[in-house]
Amino acid sequence: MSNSKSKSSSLHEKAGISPPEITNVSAINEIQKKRKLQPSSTELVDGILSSSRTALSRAITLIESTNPEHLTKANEVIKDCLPHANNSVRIGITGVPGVGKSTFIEAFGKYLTQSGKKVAVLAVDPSSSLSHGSILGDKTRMEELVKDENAFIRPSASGATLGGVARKTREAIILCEAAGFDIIIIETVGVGQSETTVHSMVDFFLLLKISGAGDELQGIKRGIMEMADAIVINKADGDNVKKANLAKVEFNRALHLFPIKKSAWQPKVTTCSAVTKDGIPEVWNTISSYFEQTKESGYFFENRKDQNHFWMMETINEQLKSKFYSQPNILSELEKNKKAVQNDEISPFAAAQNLLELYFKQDYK
Ligand SMILES: Nc1nc2c(ncn2[C@@H]2O[C@H](COP(=O)(O)OP(=O)(O)O)[C@@H](O)[C@H]2O)c(=O)[nH]1
Ligand SMILES: [Mg+2]
Repeated sequence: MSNSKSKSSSLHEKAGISPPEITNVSAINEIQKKRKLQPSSTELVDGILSSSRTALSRAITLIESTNPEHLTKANEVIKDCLPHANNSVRIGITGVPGVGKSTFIEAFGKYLTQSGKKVAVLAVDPSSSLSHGSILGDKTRMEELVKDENAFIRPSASGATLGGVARKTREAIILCEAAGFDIIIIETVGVGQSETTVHSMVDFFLLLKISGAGDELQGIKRGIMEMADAIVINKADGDNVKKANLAKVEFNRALHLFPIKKSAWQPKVTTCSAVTKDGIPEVWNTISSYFEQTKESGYFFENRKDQNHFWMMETINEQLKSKFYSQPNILSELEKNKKAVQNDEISPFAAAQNLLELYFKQDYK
């Protein structure tokens, strides 16, 4: 009886009918193509270590993904790349929009690749999730560098928070270094806290300026001047050369008024033209002498250790915060408590305490 039952089961409906010889060939190709699009983490690591830019791009895409599976894979790749990272110098470049960052990076990057260096350009731009990655549009200004096989250009990762974008950039740096890029340029625009964030992930911080109407120092945030290891006055060409030289004197004077840096490095001011390329080699000379000096004093290595410590703490803080604010019950209680605080029914501290207690009572996986 059981036999007859199984025979009539729909599972055996097609028993005796042989499948067609040729299954859909295009479907098979499609599946194989998809498989090729998703290399294993070992394949990615092998690719990165053999300097494949495709593997590097794919791994960075994994880092930027919000899919937990991708993140696990990304973490494996990062872990295996880490022992091969660190052999580079990291340069942060900032300046207001229009100052010539993209044009400068193109000229500076070409100068470096022509002298046998491998250059990666990453961007930290918290506004780019709105503008779809400012560097993307900038790729037109980096026409030569984009085509250069010793260069790698990656637009800013989009993300809800600067912290999130920063973590992704830090991880992308590791992968670029493992892929053999010896100079990593991190570009940022003067938006919010992005300069401070970039400053905490680079060895050298360069502020790009243009000469203005005379009062050069007006409108510059003091904190940014203080972070700068060099100020480069761009667009020193044509009629601008004289003004740029005057600005140089003024910036130099101002920089000498700041307290001596922990690195003991005296920030330099130079002029350049990203268009004529005048002054570009001098920028590299300044940066090189900084590295010579700080490596000799040991500051270079100390600073990297401090940065690693900072980023560990930042990551913990960031993740705790995002976990807290992603709990639906916390969010609804938060709303209630906000109103209660506004109506003076509860003190802000008591409200915060309530929410934290509620959070810590929960059982997390
Ligand atoms: N004359 C001159 N123009 C420049 C120079 N560098 C950039 N520019 C121009 O300034 C404008 C803004 O440059 P861009 O690189 O996009 O600035 P970013 O917004 O800081 O990335 C463009 O029209 C560039 O051609 C330079 O050294 N000299
Ligand atoms: Mg730009």
